[in-house]
Amino acid sequence: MYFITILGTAGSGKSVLTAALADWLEDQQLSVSKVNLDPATEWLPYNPDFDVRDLVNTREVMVENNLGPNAALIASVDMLINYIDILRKEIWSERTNYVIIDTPGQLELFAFRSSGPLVLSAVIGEHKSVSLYLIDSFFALQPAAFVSALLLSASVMLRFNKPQINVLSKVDFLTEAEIEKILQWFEDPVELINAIDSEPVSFVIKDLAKRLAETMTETQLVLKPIPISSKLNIGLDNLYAEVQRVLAGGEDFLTEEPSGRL
Ligand SMILES: Nc1nc2c(ncn2[C@@H]2O[C@H](COP(=O)(O)OP(=O)(O)OP(=O)(O)O)[C@@H](O)[C@H]2O)c(=O)[nH]1
Ligand SMILES: [Mg+2]
Repeated sequence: MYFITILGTAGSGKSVLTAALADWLEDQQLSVSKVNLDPATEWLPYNPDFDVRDLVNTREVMVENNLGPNAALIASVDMLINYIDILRKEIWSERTNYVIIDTPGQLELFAFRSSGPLVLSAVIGEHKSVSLYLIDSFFALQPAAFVSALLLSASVMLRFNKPQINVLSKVDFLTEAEIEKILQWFEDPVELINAIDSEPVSFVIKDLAKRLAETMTETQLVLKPIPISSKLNIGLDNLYAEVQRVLAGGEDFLTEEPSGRL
């Protein structure tokens, strides 16, 4: 069983990718279970095989404890810690090739408090896993905003401490030329630096963005994103290849026996 965790800021396309990637993997004759780890979601574009809302529902937590939406989500994720044994038992009993975990929309409440990483690492256990970090195409066109998105990705990777792949989501909103330009920033960081330089922002912001861009591209800390569209099923084959590369060192999963545990 391999675990794929889908992370990203609110509305970046996590749930729709969970559905699209699961369908894509199933088309390749691989078995998949879909886990909804978002206790606050009202609607999902897929039928979860395991849904934390059966254990904790943020709307109920909000009403029962007179909490606002953010405090209720924090309390809900904290409460999930009490259900770790059930979560592990139910999810691990599926014994599918892949488990895709859809995470809460409010990334900052999930990633930057202690309970989110604790719950996720308990659910994954010793299984091999990879995180997909979604960067909305909307934030990718302006170079300084893109650097800020990459920085957030790096920050999230530090929190969850798992191998992470950057994914440029919703590329159906971009032209071919725009996608090429973004990818080129990784091939030749000087182009990214030049693009930052031509932005109408203050010298201080430019300097900061350029230094961060240099550090991230030089250290390869943040990897080149894989462009995808869950809506149009673009790039899912490339994404799978990258997942394979990270999880199985490039060998196809089908060469391994599916099992409940590694
Ligand atoms: N055009 C386009 N829209 C997309 C794509 N993926 C997601 N969306 C849209 O983006 C919006 C958010 O998608 P979700 O999958 O719900 O995003 P999310 O990250 O799960 O959102 P939260 O859980 O609420 O944070 C929805 O309106 C989707 O239909 C895509 O590839 N292309
Ligand atoms: Mg969602």
